[in-house]
Amino acid sequence: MIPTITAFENSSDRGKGQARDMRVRWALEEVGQPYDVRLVSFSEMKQSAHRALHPFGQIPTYEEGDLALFESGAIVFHIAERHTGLLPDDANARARAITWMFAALSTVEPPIVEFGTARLFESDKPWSAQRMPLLEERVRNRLGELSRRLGKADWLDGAFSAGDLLMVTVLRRLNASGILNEYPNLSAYVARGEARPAFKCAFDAQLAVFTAASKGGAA
Ligand code: GTB
Repeated sequence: MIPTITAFENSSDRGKGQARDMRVRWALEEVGQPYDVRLVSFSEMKQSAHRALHPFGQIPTYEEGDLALFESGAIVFHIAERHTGLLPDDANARARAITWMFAALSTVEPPIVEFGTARLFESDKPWSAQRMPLLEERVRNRLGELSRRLGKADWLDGAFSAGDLLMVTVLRRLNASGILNEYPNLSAYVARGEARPAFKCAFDAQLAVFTAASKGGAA
């Protein structure tokens, strides 16, 4: 059965793969699972039909037969559990890869999102100049720790896994800030992720949505 995911009809990142449907698209491409995309507007996301799928009125969602999921991490985990290629067979290696999925989303992503939000939407606030260095320091602390753990390895724990997929998408959120350049092994790690054919397919597919929207048509 072909799953259907939801994505922004018009993403403010102008097709740079920053919205969280990107990680779901990438996971589906990695395992070779075709998928359909239903594009939603901001107002549609807040209506009851979409909220029945996503209680918080967000994207992405995932529908497959009578299964409906939300939360990009849960969706990527579901895809990784149902297909080969994103989680190792060995039980301990699999548990460690899942640990990296959680680390990406619950330890590394929060300070990065907080920093990005403050940078993009709160720079005009009177407290911004005082708060930004603090948020930047929290991001640098996490990046330093992650950089030390990754060391010279290609991926976080052996072969590429769903843990790397999520971590790369989380680190990409720093693209516009330039901070990642201070950690050459992390920059190279993200570049390795972006060089994967599945990433490129997913990226091109979401970019096509922006291109079509900016020409006034549908993708
Ligand atoms: N924890 C949830 C998950 O991982 O699925 C978070 C989902 C989420 O934040 N979705 C966002 C959304 O629907 C889109 S990805 N927001 C609309 C709303 O809350 O009303 C966040 C995002 C949006 C846009 C950019 N960008 O343009 O650069 C980057 C990231």
